[in-house]
Amino acid sequence: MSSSAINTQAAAGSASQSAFQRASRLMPGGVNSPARAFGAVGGTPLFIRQAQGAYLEDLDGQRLIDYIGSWGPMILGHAHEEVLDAISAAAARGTSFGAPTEAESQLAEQIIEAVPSIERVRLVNSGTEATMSAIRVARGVTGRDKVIKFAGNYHGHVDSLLVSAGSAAATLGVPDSPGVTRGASSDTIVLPYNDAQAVANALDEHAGQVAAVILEPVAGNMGTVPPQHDYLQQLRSLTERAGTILIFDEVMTGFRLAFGGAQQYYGVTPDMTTLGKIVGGGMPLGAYGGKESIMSQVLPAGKVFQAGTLSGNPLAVAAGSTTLRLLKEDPPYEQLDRYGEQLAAGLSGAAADAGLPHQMQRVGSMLTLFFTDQPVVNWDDADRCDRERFGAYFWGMIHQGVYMPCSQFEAMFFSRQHGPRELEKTIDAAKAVCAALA
Ligand code: KE4
Repeated sequence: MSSSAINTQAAAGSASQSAFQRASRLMPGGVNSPARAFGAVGGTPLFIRQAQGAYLEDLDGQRLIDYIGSWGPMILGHAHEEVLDAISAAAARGTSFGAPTEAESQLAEQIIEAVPSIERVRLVNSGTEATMSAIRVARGVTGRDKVIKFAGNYHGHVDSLLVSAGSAAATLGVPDSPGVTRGASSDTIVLPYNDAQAVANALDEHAGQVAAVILEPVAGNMGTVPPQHDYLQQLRSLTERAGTILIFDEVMTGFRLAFGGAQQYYGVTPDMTTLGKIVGGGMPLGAYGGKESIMSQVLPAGKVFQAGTLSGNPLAVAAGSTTLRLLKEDPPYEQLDRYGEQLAAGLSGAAADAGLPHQMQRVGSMLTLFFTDQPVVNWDDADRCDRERFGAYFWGMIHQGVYMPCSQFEAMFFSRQHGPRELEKTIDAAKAVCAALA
């Protein structure tokens, strides 16, 4: 196909366009989460009619190979039969009781078995609730106020963590959101990712005041940025020495990089872990947990308050529990790593053949093609990427039937349903689009 034939215009189909016009009269920006708004790539977001396996179908009937997977949860592929059956069976018994159920204990057991550093766990409704609660517990347990986070790391829309956040906050260029008061963020210390010395200095400068260090053990919210060398090990020993709680935000990496998450993949054990996305199997569910000595301080066992009407909801628990069972029975991680390696080589090769400056960064089935000529180890590096080129690449791939994350500052994900056919189509599309961008 000649490069002039490749369409890189930010132009969704007419059905999505009219659906977006209607939505925009009803909801801010026409979406219920800014990451979906295509703000970074321009044009109208595609409205999805249905999804199956590795594919989405939009309102205009276009089938697309999905590399967002609901921003991570759909590791088994969309509309997995056993997950759907489990949700239906739970729904037939009632959707919510506001009372304990054995299914919650079943999921709690599965999480504790998968992630040994979690001795006690609390189920909540989102990743944001998980990180917000974990921070409160860390402060309650240590009696300290300050929290260290990292530029480009996103932990959900928690007031105190919406400072130099990643994901949509970075994409939309509002890292410090209006409405986050100085009081809410004054105890938040923001440091560059992958710089252990900066953490050592901050812990010295604020000795005895830092309740927690929270990070994405593999950053995904500024694009995929792995920890360098022994960064995680260094954070582990620095926080141990300072009496500071180390929180791994594994909302994205949990059950994605390994069944035991990034902490299994890298062999570093945090004090607390937050989970979301895959743990809910595509339904609203998050979790936070850690050492019994910490979690026993959570109400009603302890005094740190945290609550939720729909926490441990039967339908979400059914989806999460079935997803974890299937991941344990038949772990997809070797297959995902093989596919990821081939995908990364193909996407990177397409950019190289077209002479486009790029960096390909991947851990397992999380990967990002950065349009920059330097490795990306922190937010400042990510911020130098060519956003405009990314936008044209994104739309070029859409018109080729491939749905990439709609921002340079997001990770690609794929499922165990992505196979050779999807790989070939994706790489062929990338070759055509990159050639058109050159
Ligand atoms: P939720 O509240 O969106 O379930 O989780 C917040 C969160 C916490 N921690 C990490 C590491 C995360 O990646 C997220 C959410 N990730 C974004 C995408 N990068 C969710 C997409 C969206 O906001 O719509």
